Amino acid sequence: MKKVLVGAGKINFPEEFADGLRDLAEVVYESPREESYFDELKDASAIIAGMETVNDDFLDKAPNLGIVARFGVGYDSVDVEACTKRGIHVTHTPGVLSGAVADLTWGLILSQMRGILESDGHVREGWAGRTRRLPLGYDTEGKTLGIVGMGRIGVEVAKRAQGFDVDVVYYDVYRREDLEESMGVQYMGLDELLKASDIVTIHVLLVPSTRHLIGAREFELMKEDAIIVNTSRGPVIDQAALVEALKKGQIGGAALDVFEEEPLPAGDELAKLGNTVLTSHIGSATVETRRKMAEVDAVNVRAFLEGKTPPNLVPEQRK
Ligand code: 8YV
Repeated sequence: MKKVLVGAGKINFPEEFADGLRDLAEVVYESPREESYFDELKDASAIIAGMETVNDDFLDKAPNLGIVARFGVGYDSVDVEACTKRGIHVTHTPGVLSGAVADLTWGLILSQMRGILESDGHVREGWAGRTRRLPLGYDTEGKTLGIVGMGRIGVEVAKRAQGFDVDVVYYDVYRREDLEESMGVQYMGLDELLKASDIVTIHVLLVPSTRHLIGAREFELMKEDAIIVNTSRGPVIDQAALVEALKKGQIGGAALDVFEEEPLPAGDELAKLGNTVLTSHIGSATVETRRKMAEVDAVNVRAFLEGKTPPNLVPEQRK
């Protein structure tokens, strides 16, 4: 019998989804952080992969593998070329998590602009009478929201923006004239967007051309009180340059769900700064969305086990 190895955990891929595959395969849960994961990997035909790195080294330990089903939309942790060379399918979960990531993006924007975390801390610390004043926050009304990357998630962020009185501008390698018409969003080059925006939010894939897309030069272009929000991938922002920009007051603040190194190392400079809001890569982490992601992975793995083409192959493997 074939084996499906779930590295993404039971919270993400609950037993009922494993049960749904058990007529075709044995399903084993193991954390990729454990040595025993690699014992199981030796004869696994399919893996459901969290953020673990799947490269040639990994694949050498997986001689029977036929599919890597990523538990997520981003697949920068998977060397697709190496998989393709070995005849291994790579699938992901596009679409189902866009709303959850867009919700978190707006949560981060509002937390940063209204000082929600500081105020929460203030209340919990005894509210300190009425003498201790917190700095005032900022309205969204009249601000310019710059969306970098107008793919599925960027569009959901723009949709939610319609409920706020903001002007939406966007940059993408693909111009979306359809959306300019239907949603009233305006296209700009990246530099122009950085100069014009009060809120810059990042929604691009991590590929070689987007690594450190936002660095020292880009922070210099931004407004002094602008904030930057990132719910995509940490390395899209040069984090050292961001820390510098925040320290120098070159920009107003940062709200980040993703980091160059995850987990963010204890004592990292970012965590010492007051003008940051930091969350632990929770963009897709809702009950409903994680179920939908599990369902997509189960469908892809099932198709593979039945000898069919999995429906959600990554673009590089689509014919
Ligand atoms: C993670 C994500 O995949 O969809 C993505 O690309 O970053 C997340 O959904 C998830 O947290 C763990 O696999």
